[in-house]
Amino acid sequence: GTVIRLEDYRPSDYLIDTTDLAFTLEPEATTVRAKLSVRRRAGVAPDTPLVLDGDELTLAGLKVNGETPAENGYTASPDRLVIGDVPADETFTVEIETRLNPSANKQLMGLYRSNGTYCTQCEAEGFRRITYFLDRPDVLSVYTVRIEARTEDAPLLLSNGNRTESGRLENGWHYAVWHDPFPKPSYLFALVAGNLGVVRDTFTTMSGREVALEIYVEHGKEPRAAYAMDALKRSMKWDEETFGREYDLDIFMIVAVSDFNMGAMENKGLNIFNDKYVLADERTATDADYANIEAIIAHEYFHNWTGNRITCRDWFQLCLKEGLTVFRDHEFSADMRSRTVKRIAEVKLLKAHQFPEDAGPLAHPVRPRRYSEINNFYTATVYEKGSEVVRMIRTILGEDGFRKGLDLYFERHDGEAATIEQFIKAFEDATGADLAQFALWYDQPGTPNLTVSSHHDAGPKRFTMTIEQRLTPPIEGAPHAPMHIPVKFGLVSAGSGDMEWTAVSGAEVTGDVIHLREPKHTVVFEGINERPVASLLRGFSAPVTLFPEAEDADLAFLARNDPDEYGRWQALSTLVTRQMKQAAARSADERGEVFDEETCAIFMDIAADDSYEHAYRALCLTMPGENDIAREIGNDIDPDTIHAVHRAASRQLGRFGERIFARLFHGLEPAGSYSPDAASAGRRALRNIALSYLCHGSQDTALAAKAFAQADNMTDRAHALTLLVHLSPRTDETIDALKAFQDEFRNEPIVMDKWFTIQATAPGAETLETVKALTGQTGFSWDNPNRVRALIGAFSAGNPTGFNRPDGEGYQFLCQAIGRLDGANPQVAARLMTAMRSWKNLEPGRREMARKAMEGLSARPRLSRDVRDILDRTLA
Ligand code: HT7
Ligand code: ZN
Repeated sequence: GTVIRLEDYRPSDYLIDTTDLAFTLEPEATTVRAKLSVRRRAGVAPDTPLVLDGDELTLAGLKVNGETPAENGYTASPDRLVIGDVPADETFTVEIETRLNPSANKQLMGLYRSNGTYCTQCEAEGFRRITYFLDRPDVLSVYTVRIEARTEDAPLLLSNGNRTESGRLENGWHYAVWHDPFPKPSYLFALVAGNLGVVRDTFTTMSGREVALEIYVEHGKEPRAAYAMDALKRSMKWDEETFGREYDLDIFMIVAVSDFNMGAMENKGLNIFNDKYVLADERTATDADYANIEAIIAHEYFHNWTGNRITCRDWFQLCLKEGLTVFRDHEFSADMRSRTVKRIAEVKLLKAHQFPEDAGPLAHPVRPRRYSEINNFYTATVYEKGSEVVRMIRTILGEDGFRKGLDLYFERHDGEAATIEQFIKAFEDATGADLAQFALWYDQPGTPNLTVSSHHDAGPKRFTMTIEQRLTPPIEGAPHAPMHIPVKFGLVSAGSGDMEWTAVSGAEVTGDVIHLREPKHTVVFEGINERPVASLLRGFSAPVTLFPEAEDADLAFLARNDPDEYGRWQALSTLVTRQMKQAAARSADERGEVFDEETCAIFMDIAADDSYEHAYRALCLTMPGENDIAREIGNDIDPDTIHAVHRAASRQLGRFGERIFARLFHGLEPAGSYSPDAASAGRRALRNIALSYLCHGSQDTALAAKAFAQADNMTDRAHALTLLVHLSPRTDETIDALKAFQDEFRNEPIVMDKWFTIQATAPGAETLETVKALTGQTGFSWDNPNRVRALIGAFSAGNPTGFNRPDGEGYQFLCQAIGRLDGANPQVAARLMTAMRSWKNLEPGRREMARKAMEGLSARPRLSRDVRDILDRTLA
């Protein structure tokens, strides 16, 4: 396949100043008429052909400056329209007619139908499936869109911007015209037409303009959009208060659809959402669902400035909009909820998804330099690590410097398609800082390792810390250059509290940040009377792996005494992970207890300490997952051993803390009616984790069965059902609970997704048979991405023992599923394939099985570019 390279970027020869589209919507034969006003860029030779992108298109008509061109004046194929015979004038018009079949579009890119609603998905390269165009983000155009449809089928006709006209036509048809005054790239175009219910509200902006807010959902589901609306209004206010960003159109619309490849899409003024990130009430959504809805509503809304007003010059700059917007949504959630709790959750997610990506065959820089399929680069590295890089800029420049830089970026590049270099330059120019070395974070893949050793000299009252950074392995033979790594820290004294020092040398230290710039620093602190314990990487100030010399005793000390709350969690988490890893290295016979007494005692002291927030205690009590332990072990992974250790650890803690867990479980019974706010969610989280330990400790799920029956909200219900299915899969109680859940929710697909996922993640080799059977269950559909992810995605990425069955049948099943899906929806198929990204870390038997399954898939004659790309890189 063709590889696209960053260094080959050059501006287009032509620009498209305005784009007038007219859609005549028919389920199987939609007509699109596009009228483009084209302008040749200054300096481009007048006979330069105009080359427009297409994808599976049929040309039904073409005019240039109002005239049909001669047959040899152009060539049209499904993926390209080349107009060789272009007018000599600098500007001219091109009129293109294409025919589409939205009902047959199962890729869910371009114009398609979801449950009878017409909708579009154009990022990254979906617009070229609608009409021939310069489908690249640096071609900004002003759109006017006319939509015609049968009134009965589609009473609702939406596109970007403001509605300027609407009315009736003959034969039961009607039309609407939308005009978006903001020039935009084609990937932000959207159209929705159908019959949907609506929730309306308004927002008054900081300058006093009233904006109409509309959320469209299936009829009857309007009440379930209330939380999304509330989150939207809070997002709009927050962006004004935090970053001075005001909304710019008179209307902001969100449409929820049930067939969607990703989470949501930030189309200008008309966001389209996967319905699972809009719809929520206590009966159907968990606290985690609410938190996701809040974050994704905010994320898409924030794109209006970071993505839409300032967009990307090319797709290599994807992190320019995504990393920055993730950072903004993280900050929003931190302000809406508890900052430490939010940060811990982010770090857990980063380590679970981005670290393995960066450590395996799919590693790539935050700003990749080449791709063969751009859809495969909507990754944890671009999004999550991209956000961490922005966070580090803030850590380095401080709040004020960061805000100044961002203001300058908005001021300079509003209305433009920008690059990472321009982003960095805005921060440099606003603050005078030199970020040249820092910018390596965008270009060098891999997670840097920091190795730390230290000693204290009582005589001269000196504390010395040696910190080395290493990036392994170097890519393409080129040695890695050392990075600028900001390490937030404190030197914690035995008497508690952070110590002061009189002088420091060996590295630049500003406030509580050590700036690492060399491969090795020997940092010397003067005036340190007693041996401190260094608390490093507070708030996870850089996305690195820390190898602390810290003994268990020092970690235990920090877990109890670090003045920094995040630091306490981090110390406990490191300690616990280390002891689980050590237990996995011992043979089953001599394994004994997983945790030492002191570690158990720390757990319980946190569990019992009412001065902490509930949510924080719940996070501290949550053990690292099986995949987390696997990542720490690194290679020769045997998922069964890790599972056994995990179970033993849960049992040990459950027994050790039985009294406290019982007190928590009974003491935190729901008081009053359900509320999704962070404090109430934290309370439920702590109570539910106590329930888990009680079940594990007693090896009895009777309490879970009772909790399932009594639950008055989905958070408690889904948690109890998970315990039943995962701990006692074959009991009558479990079977009855599954049945009750199915009976209640069989007509609510996004709720049934939980039912599929809970079963797909039940540990053990037998689950594969369950998953296979569930693919035949009514309610499952290979065409719907949410269903596929809930069942197959959850099984392959969230069931280490089931998926990694020693006989390799799990891998065979996944590869067959991918083969089957690939014909219809390559994007979803390719995403599923990433479950294999850590296969090289497995023990040799499973590794061989995994390779065989992938090679079998690879031998298929017709694989999409999407799957081929992931497969080739994974196997390489
Ligand atoms: N910017 C959006 C990305 C997206 C997308 C990309 C490829 C194919 C389908 C897609 N749907 C949405 C989502 C976001 O980051 O906000
Ligand atoms: Zn985004």
